Amino acid sequence: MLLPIVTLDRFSFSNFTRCFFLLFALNCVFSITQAAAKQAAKLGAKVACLDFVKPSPQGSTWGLGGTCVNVGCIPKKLMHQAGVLGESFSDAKEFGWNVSTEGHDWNKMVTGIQDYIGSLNFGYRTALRDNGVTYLNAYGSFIDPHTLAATKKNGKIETITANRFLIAVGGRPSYLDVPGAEECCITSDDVFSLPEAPGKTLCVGASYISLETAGFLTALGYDTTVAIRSIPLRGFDTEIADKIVGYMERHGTKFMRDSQPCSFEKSPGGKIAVKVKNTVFGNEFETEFDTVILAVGRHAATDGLNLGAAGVKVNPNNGKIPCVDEVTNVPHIFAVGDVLDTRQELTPVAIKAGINLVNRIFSGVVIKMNYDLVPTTVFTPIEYGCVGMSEELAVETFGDENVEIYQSYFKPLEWAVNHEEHDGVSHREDNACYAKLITNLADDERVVGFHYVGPNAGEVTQGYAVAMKMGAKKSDFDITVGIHPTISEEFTTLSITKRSGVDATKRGC
Ligand code: NA7
Repeated sequence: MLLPIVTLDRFSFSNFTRCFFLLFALNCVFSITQAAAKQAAKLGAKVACLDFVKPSPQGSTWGLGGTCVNVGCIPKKLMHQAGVLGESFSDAKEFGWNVSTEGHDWNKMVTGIQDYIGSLNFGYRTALRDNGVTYLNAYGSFIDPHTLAATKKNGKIETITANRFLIAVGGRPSYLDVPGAEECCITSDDVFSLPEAPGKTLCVGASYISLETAGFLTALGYDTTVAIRSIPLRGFDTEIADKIVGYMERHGTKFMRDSQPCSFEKSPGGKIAVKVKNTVFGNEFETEFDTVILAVGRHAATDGLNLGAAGVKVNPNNGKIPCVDEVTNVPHIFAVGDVLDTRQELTPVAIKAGINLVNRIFSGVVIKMNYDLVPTTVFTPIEYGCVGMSEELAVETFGDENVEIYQSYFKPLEWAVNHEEHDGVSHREDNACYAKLITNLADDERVVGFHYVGPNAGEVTQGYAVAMKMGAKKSDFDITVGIHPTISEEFTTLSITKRSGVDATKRGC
């Protein structure tokens, strides 16, 4: 049902100029629309930006900036950093520091992170204003191909018409369709602002959100379990996914394999009873947690947009919008970000796509977004950076006989003096880090896959992504002089191939 429509005088949106551009983020990827909005305004467009956060089922809500800033990359990396710092205490002791800690203060961490996010929210707002972009904290929904109803928090609705629209509404975490899920569980929308420490926690799902969350919670000292129903990190290199899980397991995270939660129930004491089904044997068992975090996928937030009224087609299987070069089936309506069908769900991808799109529309500079060789990093306790193909995909694409894999296991110099053990596992294990380059023998050993497991994975990976974008071959890596002593230099000296069967672990330095 459409609510009554009120047009506010404040916005004289009735006689638009040719270049009016309306972007709406609707709570998810505002940093993306913000980047595109500012660029469009710089190029002379008259721009408005809508952003509205629908509270999570647990009531969490947040400010301007979208998922990445408020409930994604930023708080995630900061909590990961809190875990990394905790793990560094034992390194510090080995380097002569007298370190004593009284444990971790969850509330202090959350307050610090939320304060920082608050400053980002403020910065976004002023940046929009400084660039002449009209910001509306309202939920947009199409009335016709050129008109939106913008519903504010107080229920007031105004209509806005525009020549062009950019949809960047992103996605929201999905809930399991089982009894008690919405009442008992939280998601990544809630965890970064939890006022109380989570306690004994179950993370459901085995993709990067679940593993990253389980990783930092374990590092902060919480008893944490991951429920995996099939394989970890689907879509990533399988060998590396297993290495990450193995490392996490050795460092305290528990894994419940072949496990599918089938109901949740809160006890009067506040504990959550979870009924779990073993997906292989079919038996059910019950276990109890203080907090259950669902990370079982995200769905595109297109439901309330009334895209049908604008004639925009969506993929009925996932609610995402099929596009060609970010243009929907309606030529004046565009989409970028997680809402795009079959594209990577990564904020920097969407930002670049948005800026390229705006440049194409308003300045005629034709640079299309290239979605190939996009680097990414998973911030699990041992981090993972990758560019290009997994080993499986390379073999499937080029054939086993054409794929050469160079590999090396190693330990960073920074870890060399730490041999402290917990439960029989060295805090800084030998050979926990891993470098793997995948080349295509049929193309003069062009590097088609880069994989690195170890500290500072994002920093190590980024520059190699430039090399791969430029078409680097193994010989280019080989003629590059490494920086000594670093982790990254490992990629300039790789010589052991997987097919040789030679041991790629290191002994000594
Ligand atoms: P993903 O990458 O979609 O992964 C979802 C994970 O949750 C994956 O391990 C799934 O296992 C698992 N899953 C899905 N449904 C269930 C049910 N019903 N029960 C148990 N486990 C389940 O999602 P994330 O939440 O990590 O979000 C990351 C997204 O954000 C991702 O798409 C990025 O590109 C951006 P499966 O492998 O299907 O057996």
